[in-house]
Amino acid sequence: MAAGDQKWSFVVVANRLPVRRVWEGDTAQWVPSPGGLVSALRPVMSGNPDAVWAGWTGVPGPGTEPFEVDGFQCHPVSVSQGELQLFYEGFSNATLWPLFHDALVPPEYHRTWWDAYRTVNQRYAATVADLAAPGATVWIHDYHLLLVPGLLREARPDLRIGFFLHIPFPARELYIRLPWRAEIVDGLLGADLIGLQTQLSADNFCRAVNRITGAKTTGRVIQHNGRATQAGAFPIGIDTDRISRLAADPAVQARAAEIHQTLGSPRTVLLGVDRLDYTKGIEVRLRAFRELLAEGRLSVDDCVLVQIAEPSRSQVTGYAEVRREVEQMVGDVNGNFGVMGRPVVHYLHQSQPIEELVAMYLIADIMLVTPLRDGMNLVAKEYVASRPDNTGVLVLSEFTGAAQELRTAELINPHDIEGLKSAMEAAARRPPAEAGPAMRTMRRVVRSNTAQRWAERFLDRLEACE
Ligand code: GDG
Repeated sequence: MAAGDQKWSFVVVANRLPVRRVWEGDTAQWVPSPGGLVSALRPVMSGNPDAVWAGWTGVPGPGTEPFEVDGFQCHPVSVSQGELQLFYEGFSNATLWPLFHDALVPPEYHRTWWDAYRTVNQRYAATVADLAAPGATVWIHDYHLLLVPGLLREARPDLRIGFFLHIPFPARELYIRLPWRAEIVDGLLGADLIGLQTQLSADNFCRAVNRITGAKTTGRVIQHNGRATQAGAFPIGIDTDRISRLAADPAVQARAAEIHQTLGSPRTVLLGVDRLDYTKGIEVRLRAFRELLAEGRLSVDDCVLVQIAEPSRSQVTGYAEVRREVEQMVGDVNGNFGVMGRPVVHYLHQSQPIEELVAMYLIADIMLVTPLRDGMNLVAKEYVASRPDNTGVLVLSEFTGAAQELRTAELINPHDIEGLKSAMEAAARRPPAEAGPAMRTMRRVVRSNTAQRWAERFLDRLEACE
């Protein structure tokens, strides 16, 4: 049988393949992506002769031949340069992303974007329909592919289809603004099981379905077009072992000590680690920090804030603005409060290796996770997994999925700047030992719900679907 004709009993489909292209001089090679999804699926996929991952390589243009990296069988789906703009930057990231994050920037509705979204979703669905063995299990991921479950169900009624949404599902009142709300709900209801990050998202989804289709919902089982679809909360975890191992690695610990010294050995290090995205509330925490310095409630003599802002979606509406705003605020704080040779905010608009991030988690006395809305937020969990001595305070927005699990974090409302300031000030004054009980509880939660457990729970439930 030719490689291209092979059929697979487990197919994962996501916008991107679990690999990225790395150049060394003139030669490029594929290496596994570091994300949580890849770690979560490694146990079920790596070295499994019956499992394949379909997705885009990240390079626009015609797809390449199927290939294998790190035991993952990869089947590329092509996305052209034009589609990248309309389907990815447009409908996925300038319509769905803002709408699903409480319309923090106004979502744009363009029929040309929608047409491209449908075309690309049809291509993904056709690819999977071709790859899947009779009765295979297919797991589709995220907001780029909302139509794939329905398209696939039409082509291959024999398949068991699961879908997981990594971002929040918005309140029904917001969702129904979408001109293509019915098509998208129909697309999703092609799945047997729809996983969301939180109970709230699952409720929002069921309410939207009910309003749009009139479908009967009992518990979280939706009856529509003669089929049943289950919806449920499956909060994603991290690769806890990997992060804990890095936190215990002497080289990472040495690097942590070195960074701490470079920062001037401050008594309190505050840290933010995010993709540079308007949902993450980076400017909120900078404003709070600035006001605390101005009011003399924190001092530049013993406090430093480090903000890692990984470059992200620079071509999409809203991202250049948030970058400008964040950088202007960093300049403002340093200009007003910094000392020659000793800035008070250290800002890096660069992607960092995970070892470097864990080194920073190790020296962070206060971790600032202040999104205005976030599906889960893995950074909060990574920080907790990096604190084996149970020290450190996690200041965590109520509007993250993580806040549903990490109940002993310092929960804050990012819209309430005074509340955030009080939490930051209290955290800075708290003796390290006092953080112990709260951190211990959070560590138990993070250890018990790893990325691998999350995948098992979802797939077990999917297998149990009638
Ligand atoms: C989406 C949802 C949901 C960050 N900077 C660097 C870097 N990171 C890594 C972190 C973490 C990951 O990226 C970010 O994950 P988040 O969960 O915080 O956020 P999103 O990217 O928005 O993820 C989110 C998630 O999907 C999973 O379902 O939790 O709600 O929005 O792992 O460590 N990694 C490296 N360099 C960086 O500079 N290597």
